[in-house]
Amino acid sequence: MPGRLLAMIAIVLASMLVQARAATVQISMENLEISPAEVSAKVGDTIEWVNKDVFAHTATANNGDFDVSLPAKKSATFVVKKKGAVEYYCRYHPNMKATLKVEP
Ligand SMILES: [Cu+2]
Repeated sequence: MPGRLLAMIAIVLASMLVQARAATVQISMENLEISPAEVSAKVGDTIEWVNKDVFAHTATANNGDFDVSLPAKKSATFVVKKKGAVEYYCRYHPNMKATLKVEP
């Protein structure tokens, strides 16, 4: 049944494309909250934090993996390089906490 074979090939190709294309994961910081507070990403993905507040924030990893500065009304990116769960917070507002879960 050639139709079925074609469909299978299409599915395999599509899944390869999805794996090859790195995604951008957007996280917003608004009213002193990081949203979503827990995000999953893959190695190679870009994390983009968008600061919607009128004051500066940071995305600072507890384990030192990243320390991204976010001036008021600005965004910044970080490319994920290793797997694992990383908790991070804002240095200016330590109540702002979130987790980034990275799969291989
Ligand atoms: Cu902050």
